[in-house]
Amino acid sequence: MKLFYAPASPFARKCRIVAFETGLVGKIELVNAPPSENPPELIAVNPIVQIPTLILEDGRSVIGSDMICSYLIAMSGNKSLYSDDLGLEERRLEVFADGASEVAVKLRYELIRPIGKQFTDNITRLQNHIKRVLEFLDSEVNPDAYNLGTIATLCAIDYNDLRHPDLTATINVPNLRTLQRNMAAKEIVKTTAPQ
Ligand SMILES: N[C@@H](CCC(=O)N[C@@H](CS)C(=O)NCC(=O)O)C(=O)O
Repeated sequence: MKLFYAPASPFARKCRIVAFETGLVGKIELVNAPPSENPPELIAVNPIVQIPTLILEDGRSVIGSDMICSYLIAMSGNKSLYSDDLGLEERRLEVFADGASEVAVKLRYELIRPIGKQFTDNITRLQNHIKRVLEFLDSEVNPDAYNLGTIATLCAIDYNDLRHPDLTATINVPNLRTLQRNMAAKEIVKTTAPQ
């Protein structure tokens, strides 16, 4: 299999950690393909030119990091990242965490516009979304758990810290900070740290 990714992507990072934890990492070739550069090999397999994109052995594409993670867990038969067979609670948290990553990416795209072309109202709106969703995650997460939901949450808070450090410094999320500390020593967390 092949996984199209970019080193900063929180969604691709989540898939890489899940690939490791399900024992599939050795079967997946990583292809660095930043979508902003319109890589032809990514365009050829994903018409919406987004990463992560997983290419299966038979050539089919799987897109959407939540779908990719579900797929890897199902294919491996390793459900250790779920608390039960369906992993509904972990997948529920995953979707909120992905929301925190998604808003952070949108804010990033807004902030890299030239100053005169930025929409200040949109920037404020996105900043408020980030504050709300990070506080929500803080109230929901069990910082001592290691599962699909907490992995997605880690990817979201680390990405927000990377791209919007001045904003996250003003948001009080003690459980997310504990989660970061608890997971920091894991090799796969270190090697996939966003850059
Ligand atoms: N919902 C998607 C979001 C993926 C996403 O937004 N990826 C970003 C990079 S972090 C991307 O490919 N952006 C390029 C674009 O949307 O044009 C997922 O969970 O995989």
